[in-house]
Amino acid sequence: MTSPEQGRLAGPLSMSVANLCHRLQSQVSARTAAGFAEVLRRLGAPLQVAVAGRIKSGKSTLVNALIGRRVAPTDIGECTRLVTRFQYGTVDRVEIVFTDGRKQVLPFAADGMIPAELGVDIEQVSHIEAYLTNAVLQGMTVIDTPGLGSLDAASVSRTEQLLGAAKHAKDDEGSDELDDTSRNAVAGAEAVLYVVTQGVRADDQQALAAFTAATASREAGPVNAIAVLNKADTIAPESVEGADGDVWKAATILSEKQASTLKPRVADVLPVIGLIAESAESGGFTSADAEALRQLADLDDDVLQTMLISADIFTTWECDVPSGTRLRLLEKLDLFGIAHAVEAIRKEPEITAGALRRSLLDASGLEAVRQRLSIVFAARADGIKAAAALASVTALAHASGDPGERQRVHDAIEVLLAKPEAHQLRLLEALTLVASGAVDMPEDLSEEVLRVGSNADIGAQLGKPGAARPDLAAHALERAGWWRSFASFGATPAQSRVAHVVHRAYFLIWQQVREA
Ligand SMILES: Nc1nc2c(ncn2[C@@H]2O[C@H](COP(=O)(O)OP(=O)(O)OP(=O)(O)O)[C@@H](O)[C@H]2O)c(=O)[nH]1
Ligand SMILES: [Mg+2]
Repeated sequence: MTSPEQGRLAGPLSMSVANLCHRLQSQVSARTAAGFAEVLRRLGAPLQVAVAGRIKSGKSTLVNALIGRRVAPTDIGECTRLVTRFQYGTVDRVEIVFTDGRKQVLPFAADGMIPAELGVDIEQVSHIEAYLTNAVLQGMTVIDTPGLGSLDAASVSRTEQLLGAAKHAKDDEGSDELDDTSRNAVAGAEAVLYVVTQGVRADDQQALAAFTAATASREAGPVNAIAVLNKADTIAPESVEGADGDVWKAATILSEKQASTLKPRVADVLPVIGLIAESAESGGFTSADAEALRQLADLDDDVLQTMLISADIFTTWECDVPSGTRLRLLEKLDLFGIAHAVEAIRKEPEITAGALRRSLLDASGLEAVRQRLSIVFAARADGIKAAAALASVTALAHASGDPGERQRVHDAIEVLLAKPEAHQLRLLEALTLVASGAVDMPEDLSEEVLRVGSNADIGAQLGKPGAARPDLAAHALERAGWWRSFASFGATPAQSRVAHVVHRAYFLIWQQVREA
């Protein structure tokens, strides 16, 4: 069966779920079928990655850095209270989508950004759709969200609605329910980039749990969530034991600590300096900035070190570089970025503005985030999208009042999951159950499930990176046997289901290394 969206499906798993939707469409009510059509549309679209976190944690700044263009308003304006979806388009276009479904084209501001003020009644706005020609967006749709934990209840509820977490109370008004049900069942983001800053507060984990519950009605876990420790430049290294006064080292230590707080909900926590990344990647850093930095590099070191003590001293100190210019540098790079650039210039006085920009980009940690995104998300887009789509299909069937229909959908899913090709989906499901704590496992077994389920490379899956094939094969076989007996003896029914899947995963790995 071919249909327009299948050309763009992420891979064989998405294909099998798409086929399931097509087959079922004629066997379900019109309402459920409409939901399936939406699931199909989403299966054909790039991975939907939501950037989430507390207010002012630097989400929009990071979105701009990732897209490579300063387009999301940061800091001020009503737009920071709205959800904005950045997706690929052949021409740049921004639309306001109203809660009643109306759309209105929004012109870009003079600086090429989405205007900070919309000039419409924000209470009636559902979200903003931005279509941009930037190539990054061909691989993923980036969703900028207003801060969770924000005091502004209205923006929180807008976010929740768009991401599918909202509980729709008005189910006695039959007419509206149709749309809400389908929308909710399929609306969730498929992956999360969670932005934290120094000192994740105790309730941040709750915010993450609440948010992740909203991702396409399925739990997020190491398969589809990573975190960044943003504003790494603002960490005081002397406050972190073992950092030896080094900011980046301090950020790395804190990231590891936060990883243990947030795990296993996220695959990893990476330090990043979103502000510097944004300036370096989106054309914000100019040759005029490089010139100003050169002038600063010429200053007497004592003077410069004094200026770099605080933003106030930096902008008000008597010096040849105009204070407006200094303020601009501060906005683009903050003190850490300025110090980094000056040091680079002093090391290599002939450095070009382009090379200086590159050096700032390297210092921002963005490259590692990009790589992790592509390993954790892009490489797994097929599995992530297929699992999210299956969860939506299940939710749609569940929401239909018809038990016969529910059974038909349920049976079709069982048939699909029983196929050997669908094993990866079962593994993702098992992993998510364990990671979210829905199935309780002893810690060492949990870790093993996470390792097998969330790595793409066989060496890493087996916890033996770089080991020789015979060694890998023997280990896989041993663990396959162990999990099979764990499934039969000494496991709860829920553990047993997970154990069967893990057994099968090891068995398939064994076949693969043995044959190659
Ligand atoms: N020093 C420093 N400042 C940053 C960094 N990232 C963002 N900022 C600043 O933090 C402020 C908030 O950034 P935004 O990107 O608007 O944060 P946000 O999370 O989108 O904020 P809301 O949408 O209002 O929740 C801005 O002034 C940014 O310039 C960083 O890595 N270092
Ligand atoms: Mg924002």
